[in-house]
Amino acid sequence: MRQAGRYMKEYRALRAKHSFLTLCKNTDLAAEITVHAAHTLGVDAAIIFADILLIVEPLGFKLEYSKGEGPVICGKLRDAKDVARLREVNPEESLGYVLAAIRKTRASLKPNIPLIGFCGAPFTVAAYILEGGSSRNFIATKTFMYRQPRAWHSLMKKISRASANYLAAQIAAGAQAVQIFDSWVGCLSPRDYETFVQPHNKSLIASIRSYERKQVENLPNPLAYARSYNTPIIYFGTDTATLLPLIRDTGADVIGVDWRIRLGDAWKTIGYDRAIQGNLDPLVLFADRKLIRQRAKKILQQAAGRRGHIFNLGHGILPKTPVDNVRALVDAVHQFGGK
Ligand code: 1CP
Repeated sequence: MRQAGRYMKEYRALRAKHSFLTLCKNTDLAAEITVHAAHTLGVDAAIIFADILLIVEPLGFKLEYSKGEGPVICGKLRDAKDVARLREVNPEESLGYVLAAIRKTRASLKPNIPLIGFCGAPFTVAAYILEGGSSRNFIATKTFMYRQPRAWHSLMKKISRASANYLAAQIAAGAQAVQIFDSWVGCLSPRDYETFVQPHNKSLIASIRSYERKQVENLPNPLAYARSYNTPIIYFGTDTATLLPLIRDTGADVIGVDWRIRLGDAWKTIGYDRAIQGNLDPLVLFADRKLIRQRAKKILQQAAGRRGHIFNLGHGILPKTPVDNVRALVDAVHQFGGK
């Protein structure tokens, strides 16, 4: 998550010459950034350089990343009529540049480093659109959800369908796992999650599975079955301690958690038949090496050697994070995690 980010000097040098959207849309540069970050850090998997908000353009909105303010999304979305006007997303046509970057990255990454594709979850994408960007208390989103529940559900259905097609296309292009980022879902009560969000995450995940099943039916070689049927689906949200039982029921294979809950407690709640990803506070990377190593060790102890723990940060890496500390963390995880 946010591997290449703004904290690496090679990335900042490219950013000095090109806008963020230009980098995302340039196949060679996006692939180069992805590969460089993964190889420099020594991590065990790479995440494609792209953004969860790219999908709002083909849905019919204008997207900009303004200096200092983060993303800005323009376009009208006030009622059911506006929802009905949203465009169907054909990922090959409108997000083909991400798919091309996945193909190119897969070809240049070390073969033992899996490549992760991703999208935003319907709730988080809807929230960005309705708020027009980042938000503190999600007034526009919750007002729409509570006052126009039918329009809300059709909006979520549209985003969920577009995202399922997009992730299926990423898998076809070479993504070996996919991650659904529900970054802002922690602002919801369990009741609201269950009513307004969970059904759409379930259908997003189920659609990816059914896409894979169809692919398998068309395969001449049954040996390809395992690879194409079981692409792991990771669902990540922040501040989700009270939502975990509901998140488990979305059907995700791996559940990402932030640092506000002990990894051991989260796993117990999720159930050991699911994998877990997490959960170091990214701010620990601003501490000294000794503390970084201690905290990494504590998380691995919580995982207690069970299969199915993916060590990760509990949220995105921040600008100004010292790259050497990230490398030290990777080394510590490999050392204590027995790799
Ligand atoms: O860093 C990488 O190369 C990985 C690719 C990646 C990923 C997985 C980027 C590049 N963004 C994301 C996911 C993403 N984008 C999330 C989900 C993870 C999370 O919660 O952090 C979210 C919420 C976004 C939205 C986004 N994109 C923001 C807003 C965050 C907020 O507070 O609302 C911003 C500022 C971006 C821009 C962005 N995306 C990625 C990068 C490297 C950047 C910085 C762009 C720059 O160079 O200025």
